[in-house]
Amino acid sequence: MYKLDSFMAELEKRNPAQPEFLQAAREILESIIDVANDNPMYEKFKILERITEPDRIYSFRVEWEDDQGNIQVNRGHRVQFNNALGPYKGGLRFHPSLSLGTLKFLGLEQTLKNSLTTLPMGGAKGGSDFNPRGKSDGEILRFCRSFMTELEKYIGPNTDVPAGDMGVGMREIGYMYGQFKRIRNEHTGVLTGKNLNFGGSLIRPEATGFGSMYFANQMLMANNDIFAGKRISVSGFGNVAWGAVMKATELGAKAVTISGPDGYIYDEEGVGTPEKWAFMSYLRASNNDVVEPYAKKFGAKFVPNKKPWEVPVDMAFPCAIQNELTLEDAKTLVANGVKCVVETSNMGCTADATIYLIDNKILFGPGKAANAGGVAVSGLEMSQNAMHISWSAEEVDAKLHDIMVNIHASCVREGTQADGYINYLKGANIAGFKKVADAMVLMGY
Ligand code: 2IT
Repeated sequence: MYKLDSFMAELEKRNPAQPEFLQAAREILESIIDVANDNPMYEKFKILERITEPDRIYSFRVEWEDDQGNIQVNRGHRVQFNNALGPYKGGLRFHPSLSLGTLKFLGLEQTLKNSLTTLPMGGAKGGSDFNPRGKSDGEILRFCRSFMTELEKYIGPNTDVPAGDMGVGMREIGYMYGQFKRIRNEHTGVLTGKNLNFGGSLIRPEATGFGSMYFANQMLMANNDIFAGKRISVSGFGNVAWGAVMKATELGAKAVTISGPDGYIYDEEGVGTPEKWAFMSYLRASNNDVVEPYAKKFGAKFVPNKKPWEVPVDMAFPCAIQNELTLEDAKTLVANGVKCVVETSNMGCTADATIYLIDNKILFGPGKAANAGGVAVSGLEMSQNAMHISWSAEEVDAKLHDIMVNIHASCVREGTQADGYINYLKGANIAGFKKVADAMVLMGY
């Protein structure tokens, strides 16, 4: 019999100073421990021990030349977490605070998330402590080249297929793809999130945000409610927030906030107009990472150094980074009458915030289910590359929608409680876990 406390104590001993990894692991284990004990094959095959230990981790030095001619040194990693279901798949994050513990949490989450999509993808994550903020285009190019010169040794279209994450968008993917092609003389689907000109998929940039809204829409319908007319808050102002706001607006909701590292924008008119988003793209491209200029331009309110969770809304969508919504924020949201909180960033809520929301019977969409649309369309990009074809936006969007509806159904199947409350967190963890665990059993040790 697996016991949660002793298993976690051992995991903590083996992974000291990796709080985010331990947080993600505990959240999963709390959900699945009974399921794991129901099937004696899981313990016999040491599935919990194996699923919480990455297959392998590559760490490497990345040196590049800045615009002043100085050599800079960063650190790169690729955590190949689990490939029971398919080639390793997951994004690359460039962020100054990035540590191996963060990447291990993201790799573990990615393993169950990719399982939920039903597409044949294992889980991985990678990145660097390189800070893209304020860097020139030439510096980004030289860093990406150098990073790929090392990463190239460990990846391939049937081995490991990286993509973007925070700090890595279409431009960075293009530069890395160019270097891979230069070294290997191969034009294959080794990265996703590529430009459309050379194998990228339509809808990929918007997919995470779109998928999250499709998922939220299903959540409301399953609870006899409707999406149209809802007031929502969104954090962040990158690709993910952009897709979320666009789709929410299209489905008849009104998004009233976005945020950046400098604070948040409160726009009672709604942030989802093409003109406003063109301005946000311009702000992002200017590489300053601030949202304040939006307030002056569009007559909205700017609240410095705060997150948008104090604004009363029906639904809240953290779209920026892990642990961005705390227990205090959750209490404020609940006091203000929130119905639904949907993690669109990975592990957007702290552990105590998540527990508080579920205890209060708020509809809680966990990141590994709600934000799976991004990697799902990456999986569709791999399919298109393997077949040397490209699908129309309508085809990709329809497949994305189906995938999100199916993920929702899996959560309902595994997470519906006796009192009728759907515990999406538990449902997502159980459904994602079972498929990986069964595959591992079937393949032996
Ligand atoms: O967190 C995620 O799911 C991503 N960053 C997307 C990964 C991918 O391979 O598209």
